[in-house]
Amino acid sequence: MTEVPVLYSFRRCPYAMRARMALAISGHNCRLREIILRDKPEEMLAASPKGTVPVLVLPNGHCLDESLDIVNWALDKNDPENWRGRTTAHANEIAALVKTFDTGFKHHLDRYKYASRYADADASYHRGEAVPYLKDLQCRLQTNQFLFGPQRGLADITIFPFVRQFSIADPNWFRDQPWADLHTWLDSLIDSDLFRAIMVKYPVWSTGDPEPLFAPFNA
Ligand SMILES: N[C@@H](CCC(=O)N[C@@H](CS)C(=O)NCC(=O)O)C(=O)O
Repeated sequence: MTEVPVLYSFRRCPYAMRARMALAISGHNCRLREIILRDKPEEMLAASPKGTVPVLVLPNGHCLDESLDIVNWALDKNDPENWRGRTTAHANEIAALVKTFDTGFKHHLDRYKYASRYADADASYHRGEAVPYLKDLQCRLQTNQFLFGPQRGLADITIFPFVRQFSIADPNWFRDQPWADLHTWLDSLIDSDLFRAIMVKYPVWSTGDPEPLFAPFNA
């Protein structure tokens, strides 16, 4: 059997979700090692001492430990829906929007959803600070079904797992906001075959355990 990369992943991590979606759509098989954050495998820490998921270890030993690097690696192999190509004209705008969500929005998301983990964090303050980011998406989605056009692309795939997490913190509040297009966008991405396929549960891996083949659309 051909050697394939190993992906360390945590099912509920939004960064790992984007990596799994890109790997799945690219059709590039890997072996999946599901981890839990409070007990990371030594093998993962040896490959990437910073200790975040996702981590992709290639057969040549090279290690990618930033989600966007894994996304780009997968799409370099195969980008069948043209997630990047269609939007070349917007490449800088997309990168800037993704960065805004990975930094500013994520900061407030964590303090809204997990306020008890942060000293003095006021959940409703942080929810309010996150609102402008979501209004920006709602505004973009009034003219297009997806963030940069009529079909899903890199920005949608990399950002929606964080919006999903935000919506789950208080679903009733989220649904009460006048963001109909954002709701439709989020629902369509959550209901997609792609997302369903990458959210299948795998047992937590430890040394010596079988490593399931992660090949959602190649089985
Ligand atoms: N910049 C990194 C961030 C990844 C990240 O922070 N992942 C979280 C899980 S969602 C993590 O592994 N945190 C380490 C921990 O909680 O111990 C990336 O894009 O891959």
